[in-house]
Amino acid sequence: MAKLFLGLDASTQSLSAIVIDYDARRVVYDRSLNFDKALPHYGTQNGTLRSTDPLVVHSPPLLWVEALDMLFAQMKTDGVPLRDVLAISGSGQQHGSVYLNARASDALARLNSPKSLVDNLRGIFSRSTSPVWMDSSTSAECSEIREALGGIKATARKTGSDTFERFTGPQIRKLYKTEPGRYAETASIALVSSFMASIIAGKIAPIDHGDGAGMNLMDIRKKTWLPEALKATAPQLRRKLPLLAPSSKVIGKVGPYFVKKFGLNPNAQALVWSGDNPCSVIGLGLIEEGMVAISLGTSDTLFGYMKRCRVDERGEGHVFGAPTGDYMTLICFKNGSLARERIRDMYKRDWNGFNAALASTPPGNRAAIMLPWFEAEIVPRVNTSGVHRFNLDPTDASANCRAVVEAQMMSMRLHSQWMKVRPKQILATGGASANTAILQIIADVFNCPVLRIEVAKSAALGAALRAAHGWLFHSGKRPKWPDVVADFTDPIPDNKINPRLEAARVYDMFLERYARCERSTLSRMG
Ligand code: XUL
Repeated sequence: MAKLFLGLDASTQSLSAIVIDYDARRVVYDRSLNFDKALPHYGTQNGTLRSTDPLVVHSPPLLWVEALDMLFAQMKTDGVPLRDVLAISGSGQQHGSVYLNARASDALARLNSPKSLVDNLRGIFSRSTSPVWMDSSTSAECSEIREALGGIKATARKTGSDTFERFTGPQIRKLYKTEPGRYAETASIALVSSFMASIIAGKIAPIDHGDGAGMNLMDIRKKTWLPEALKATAPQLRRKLPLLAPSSKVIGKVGPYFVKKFGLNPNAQALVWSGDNPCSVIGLGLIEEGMVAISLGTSDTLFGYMKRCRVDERGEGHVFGAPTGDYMTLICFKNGSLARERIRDMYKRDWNGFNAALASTPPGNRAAIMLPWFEAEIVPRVNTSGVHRFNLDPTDASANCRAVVEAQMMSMRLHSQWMKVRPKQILATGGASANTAILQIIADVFNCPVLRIEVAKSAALGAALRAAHGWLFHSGKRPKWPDVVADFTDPIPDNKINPRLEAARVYDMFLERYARCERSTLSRMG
């Protein structure tokens, strides 16, 4: 019998399933359900409900419930041998929170298969919508919690990150302040990940150390709830939070609902779920220090595995638990493709023209520097947008094209130094990773090879691999992560871009100059 493992991913816009055949070392099923298209009656746009306040972004949790039923039904129709699935785990968009009333526990335990999941669970919410990671309406609560914890440095040291609007603690505090009645009615608070795991297991699931770190409520070193953070957030919070657990924790067997309705094996294990970024760390095979990924999307993100916990005392980057039991880091740069496209359009180029400009200009750009903050930036923290040029002629199109990419990569190198991890190789993903000229600049700036990979489903794959690891572990084996991820996460060898020695030297010298420009601009801006 094949050893099959199922990984689900409840992301912002879709619910995906990946099934792996562990011994055959391959993905045997891969399917996604887009929320807006499959479930239009929830009225979401890109999976979220917009309010009149642009800072408020919520999603209806019943949408995720209905999507889960629908995706299992689809798997059954598609002939997935669900009886052979040995364990299930999952990944959820980070930070989003689900508010459950006192009826939730019983309703989860008594899921009844003739009824749909929605009909079973309609009455369990103390709040019908869930704030998600795109919500940025909690600045006041961020300041209050940060102050109570002793400022940016202390907050980062204690919880792994400074307070951020999207993090769950500030969101809980906002509910407590603005709707105390609803807060009081809330018996249990779940993350998207632990909520979905609760449905599969038929009981309130623990929050894992990966997703727990995205709340500003967990002691990042002890991996326990941090009493002073709970106190700073809302009263009686401890009793509303579930247990914290390692990502390898088995919650129990999959609930009878899924056995009866979809033919799952009654002995299949339900594992704790984690956040999408911790799952992607596994799905990309980032399981050794020095293995880093850069995702070049609307925003650029740098993330990777970290053996020992080090935090960014400036409060710009995040530390989460990694599913391996160690740590991971994540740094988000807002002006990613957005800034590259603005420069491309400003100088009336297409991508070929933009790349020709990169080819016609030297590394280091003859000491011309740009700070491309078209939008208020997250890293470094910049509240006022603006593009700043140093020794850079605004009419020199080619130099401006090079300057925007060099600035982004220099900034990534500079603002990831706190990790004290020298990348051995960088995996490049996301739309702009198709651009070899940009990847060459990353290779030269970081002085390490860059490998392009195709990772549309890294979080779901990571969840399936976590299910496999957890199942092997609980069957008394001692699975090693490199063996678990081997073959599934091997990058395509032809896609390697090596650093050029001369260019790497130029960037080593250039870094301090770039840092000075950034420092002087930030201090001028106050
Ligand atoms: C990470 C973050 C997003 C979400 C959505 O801090 O906010 O990456 O996890 O995918």
